[in-house]
Amino acid sequence: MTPTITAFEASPDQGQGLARDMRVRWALEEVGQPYEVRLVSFKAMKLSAHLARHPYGQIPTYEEGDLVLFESGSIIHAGLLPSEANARARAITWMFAALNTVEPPIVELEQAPFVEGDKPWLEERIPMLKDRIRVRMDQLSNRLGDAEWLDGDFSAGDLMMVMVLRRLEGDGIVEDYPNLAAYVARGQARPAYRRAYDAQLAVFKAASGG
Ligand SMILES: N[C@@H](CCC(=O)N[C@@H](CS)C(=O)NCC(=O)O)C(=O)O
Repeated sequence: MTPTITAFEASPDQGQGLARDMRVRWALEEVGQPYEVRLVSFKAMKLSAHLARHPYGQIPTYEEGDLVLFESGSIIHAGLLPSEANARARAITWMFAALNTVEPPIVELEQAPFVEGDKPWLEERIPMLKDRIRVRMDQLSNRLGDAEWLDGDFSAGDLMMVMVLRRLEGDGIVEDYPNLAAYVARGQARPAYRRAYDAQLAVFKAASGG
């Protein structure tokens, strides 16, 4: 059965490929699984039909027959994992690391101007938020070293980490870590990434008339 995912009808990221359906699209492309997309508006995301799929009224979701999933990590972890049990557990660990340890300070930096834009202390807080991210980048860079991927072959753990690091584009942080910058570039060079990116961009272009 062809699964259906949900994505923004009009993504606020202006076609940068950061909306989290990109993670799911990329994973599905990696495993060669065709999928359908249900586009949702911000308004529709908060209505009961979508809330039945996603209790927080967000994207992405994943439907396959009776199975309905939300949370990009949960959706992706259904595929793209090594078959050997220990390698599989380690790939899942890296997914959690991306989502629980690396992404939170990045999202905090991202959201600060929107939620604290009117606060007099925001200007002082931004360097502090960036320092917190740099701590994680130091650690991640040390662990990755000269390796191509985080643990052997490319896995869902790398997919998630690359997508999380991409959220720092324009902040001038990843660029200070040549091995991390190269790691992100390797992820983006994968044919499955390109297909997923182009598919998401096509939706944005259609919505913006471009
Ligand atoms: N932890 C969730 C986060 C989902 C999320 O933040 N989705 C954003 C788009 S990338 C969204 O739907 N934002 C609209 C909203 O929260 O109203 C996941 O990884 O799937």
